[in-house]
Amino acid sequence: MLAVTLLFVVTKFCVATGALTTIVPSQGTCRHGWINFHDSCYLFSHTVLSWPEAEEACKIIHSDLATVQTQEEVRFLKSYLNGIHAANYPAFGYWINGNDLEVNKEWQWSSIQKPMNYTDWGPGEPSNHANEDCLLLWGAFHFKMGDYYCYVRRNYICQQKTPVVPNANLLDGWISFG
Ligand SMILES: [Ca+2]
Ligand SMILES: [Ca+2]
Repeated sequence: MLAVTLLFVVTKFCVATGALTTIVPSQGTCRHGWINFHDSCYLFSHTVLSWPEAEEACKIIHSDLATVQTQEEVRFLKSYLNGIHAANYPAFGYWINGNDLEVNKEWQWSSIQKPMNYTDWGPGEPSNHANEDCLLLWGAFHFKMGDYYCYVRRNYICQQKTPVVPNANLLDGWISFG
């Protein structure tokens, strides 16, 4: 009888544990290779692309080029980039989403259709040379912002909002209807 009871308890425990592992959401976590900061995940590319190619590459992996809307966020990105490029920072630049492609000198975050209210320009930037219409976190300026030619291949940063917590009653793989 004891063995049966024990088996019952163990079975119940396993079922409960199994159920929990399938429905516990991955709140606050990022996919492998992405870095978490506040409510977002960031991917720092290892390859170089032009700005439009970089925006497309981010979309393919369900994200956009990063938008920077607060001083905290720009500090995080600069600190991370200065950390990984401590020995070679002037050689690197990272595209983010800002651009003045629509109206010259009117900078916006096109992915979220908002003006760039918070800026962190490097010295002499935006220099607004002909067709410098895309926003680079510039290694030579310790990753402060600069406007630069969109066609030049640089590294880039994708940003994805941390996944929303799914319905706790919904098992993985199932879709709610009604
Ligand atoms: Ca421009
Ligand atoms: Ca410039």
